Amino acid sequence: MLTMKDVVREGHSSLRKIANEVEIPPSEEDKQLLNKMMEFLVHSQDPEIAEKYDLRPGVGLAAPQLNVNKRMIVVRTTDQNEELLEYALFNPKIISHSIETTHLESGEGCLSVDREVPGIVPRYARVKIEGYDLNGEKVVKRLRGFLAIVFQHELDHLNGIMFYDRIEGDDPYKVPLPPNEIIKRNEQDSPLS
Ligand code: K1U
Ligand code: NI
Repeated sequence: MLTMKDVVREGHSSLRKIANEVEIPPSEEDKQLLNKMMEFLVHSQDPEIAEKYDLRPGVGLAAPQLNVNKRMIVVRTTDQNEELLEYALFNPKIISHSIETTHLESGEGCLSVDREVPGIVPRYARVKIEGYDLNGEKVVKRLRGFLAIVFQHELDHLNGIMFYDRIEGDDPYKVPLPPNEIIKRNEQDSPLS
């Protein structure tokens, strides 16, 4: 099983590289890794397992965070109705997005960053994404809210971008120009609450 020892931290070169596309249909090795990445999220969100193995709870993970230079991500959270949403994708990309932006009121966190970085991280409010699932089938989804934010954070990892790169250096709480909506994580989408 993957643990926090497998997660590289800021300063590691893997987090600043553009990751390579995965061959579709995916190899057994790539499928196994994507499954293990999802298993990590499941474990990290289970309070007993997380404590036992000293895992930080996570809602997303990208292969470069494991020092694997491939375009692979997993996301696991819940929607407004507490319904579980799980995505494990190869070669994910945004095919269209809203003009409206959004951000989490509480800012973003990252399993590769062992400190709090306060500030507004502007994201598209709605995105249409495309990728390939574990069976190599094409997946197209429209996402909004917290889920859309987590996806954009994970996609950034595939392009060597850290969430704090998007925070205005001179004024971390500078509110982006309208149209912009603010998401209070605990009120609107409340993942795992
Ligand atoms: O990519 C990562 O490092 C994972 C990161 C994803 C993320 C968090 C917040 C905004 C955008 C993207 C995390 O999962 S940090 C942990 C976290 O935010 C969280 C964990 C459990 C429940 C709720 C939030
Ligand atoms: Ni991250």
